[in-house]
Amino acid sequence: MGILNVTPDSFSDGGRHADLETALEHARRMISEGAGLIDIGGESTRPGAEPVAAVDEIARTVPVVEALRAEWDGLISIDTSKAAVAVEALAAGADIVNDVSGLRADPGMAEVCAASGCSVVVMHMQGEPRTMQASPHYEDVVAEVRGFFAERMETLAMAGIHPEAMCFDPGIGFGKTLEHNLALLRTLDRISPPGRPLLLGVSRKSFISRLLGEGDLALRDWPTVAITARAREQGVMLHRVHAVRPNLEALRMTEAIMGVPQRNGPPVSSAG
Ligand code: HH2
Repeated sequence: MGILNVTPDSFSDGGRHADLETALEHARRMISEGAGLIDIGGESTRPGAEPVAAVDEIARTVPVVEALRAEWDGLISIDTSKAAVAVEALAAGADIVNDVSGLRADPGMAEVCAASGCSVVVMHMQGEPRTMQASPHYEDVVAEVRGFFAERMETLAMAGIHPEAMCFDPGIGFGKTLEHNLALLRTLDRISPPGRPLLLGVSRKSFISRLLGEGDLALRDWPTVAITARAREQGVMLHRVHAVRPNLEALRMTEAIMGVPQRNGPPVSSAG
C-alpha cells in the first residue's frame, strides 16, 4: 500500500502532492514500483494536527480518486474518518475505507461502508490525533488492542459489514509510547482476530528516530524496511509505506526465504 497524502501538513510528505497532477505522478511512480493499493488521504493524523472540514477533505481527495480510477484498476483506499468523505470517495471509485478511528469517529461511517459493500481497515487509536501522544497509558497494550479488534469485529458485523471485508491495524504511533509500539510489533503474529489480515503502518514514523536518534525523515526508510521484513515473517500481509520499492523488495526476499511462491511484479534485481 503506497501512501498518497494530499495534505498541506502530513508529517513526512505534507504539501508535496497538493495539486492533482503532482499527486497522480506520485501515484504512478508508486504503482510502477509495484504498489497494488494506493491509500489517498486528505487529513493529516500526525500528533497535534488540526482537524479538516469534510468539504475540504473531499475537495483534496475525491478528484485524485476519480482521476486515478480512470487510469488504473488496482485497489484504492480512502484514508478518512468521515462518512461524508467516504461516500464521495467510494462513488468516485475507491474500494476500501481506511479509518484510523476504527469506524468510531463518525456514527454514520459503518452504515456507509455496509451499504457500499466496500472493505474496511479498522485501526486502533487511543484518544484522538490532536492529543493522543500527550500521555498514552495501558495496563496491557497487546491485550487491549486485541480486545478492541474483537469488539470492533462484532459491532461492525452487526452493523452489516461482512467480517471478510475487514482488516485490522494496531495503529503504530497512535496514542502509543515507544514501548507500546515495540510490544505490538513483537506480537504481530498474535493480535489479529482469527483469519483476518493485519495492516501495518510504520513507515517513517517518529518512534524510529526515538529509538535510533535519527531525525532525518529520508533516513527512516531503512529501519522501515527492516520492520516490514520482520512483520511479513510474522504474517502481516498489508504494509502501508512511503517508499514502495525497497519495502516490496524486502517483502519478496522474505517471502522467498519463507518459501512463499513469488507473485508477478518487477524483478527483485534487474541484474538477477
Ligand atoms: N498512519 C497514518 C495515517 N493513516 N492508516 C492506517 N491504517 N495505519 C497507519 O498506521 C496510518 C494510517 C499516519 O501517517 P501519514 O499518512 O504518513 O501521515 P499523516 O497522518 O501526517 O498524513
